[in-house]
Amino acid sequence: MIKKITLSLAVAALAITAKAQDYTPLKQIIGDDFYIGVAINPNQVSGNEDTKTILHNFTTITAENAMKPAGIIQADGSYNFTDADKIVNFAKENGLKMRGHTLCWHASIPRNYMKNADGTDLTKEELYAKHEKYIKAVFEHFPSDVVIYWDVVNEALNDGENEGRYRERSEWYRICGPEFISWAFKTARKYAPANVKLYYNDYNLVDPVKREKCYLMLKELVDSGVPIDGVGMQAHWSMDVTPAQIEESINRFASLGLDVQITEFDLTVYNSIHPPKASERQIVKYTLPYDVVEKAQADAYASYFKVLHENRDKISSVIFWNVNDASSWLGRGFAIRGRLDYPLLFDRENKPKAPFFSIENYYKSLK
Ligand code: 9MR
Repeated sequence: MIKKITLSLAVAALAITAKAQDYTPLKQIIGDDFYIGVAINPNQVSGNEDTKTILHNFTTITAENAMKPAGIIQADGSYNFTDADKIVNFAKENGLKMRGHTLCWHASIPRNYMKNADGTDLTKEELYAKHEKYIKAVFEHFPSDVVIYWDVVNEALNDGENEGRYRERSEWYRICGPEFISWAFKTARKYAPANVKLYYNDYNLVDPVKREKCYLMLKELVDSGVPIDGVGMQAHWSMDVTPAQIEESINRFASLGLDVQITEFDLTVYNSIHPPKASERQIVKYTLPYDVVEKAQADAYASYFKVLHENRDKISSVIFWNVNDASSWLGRGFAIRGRLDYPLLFDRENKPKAPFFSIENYYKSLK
């Protein structure tokens, strides 16, 4: 009797697994092209449907938030690795590699981290000393056989044609000037185990203006011997991004001898995730029904994977920014409050969507 119950439970468990993951894993579809990954949060490693989707499809993960300075450094200045460790342990147990995200980012610094008790700014030297202690602790804490890539500096560049190269309003820039970028890479290299590779990471790098700013910055770093291994193109794209634009950026960065990674891939079904004017916000405020944009999104994703596949010798990882349309920062109604988006390959029930199958069809067409 007990045997029978156990058996039927096992069959039921199998049935659930088969229902949820009854399709070819993405990692199998893309083969050895590059690591294929996903950004996750600690609530996605507990064995739920998201966990199953992660394990079925991906070979690498990024902590969406848990390994940012604001995710680790506490208000009193102490470090808390609890959330980060949940993700790193999950990766270790399941043989997944990780990208660390991120060591220096103006938008992820605990309030007052860069200030004295009286509200004045720390000096550059004080800030460097404080953050060197943090970078050292990070590299001592995380296992280098799991976390093999790190974003050292995130989003230090301005977007616009009429703006300077660097984001001057960042606290990092304000206190240290642009030299904080080379300081960060040198400091990371001082403590990172030799196998760990170091990246600059930013968005909009397929835009010709920002691509050129980034290229010039990277060239100066490389030419002056700063230890940088690669560049992360975040890839929060909309469907007006063309494959040619993507290819041009990959080639331009790779021409410096740098590795390229697609680090935060998602594809909004709206025109832009950051509509510049209030008037445009009104236009895009409603939520599109997915069937209206499904085909266009599927075609766009396939055309992007064609470019990535054709340039796979320059690319070591392609990573989606979370698992499905429910867990995505865009799907949660971030860009326009209350407006849903459908940016990823899996729907709100973790079922593969049309873009998933269009990528599969593209790879099948190569055989
Ligand atoms: O998706 C992340 C969101 O949950 C966080 O609230 C936000 C602030 O830490 O960061 C988001 O991720 C960003 C990433 O760290 C850097 N590039 C842009 C991403 C989307 O905003």
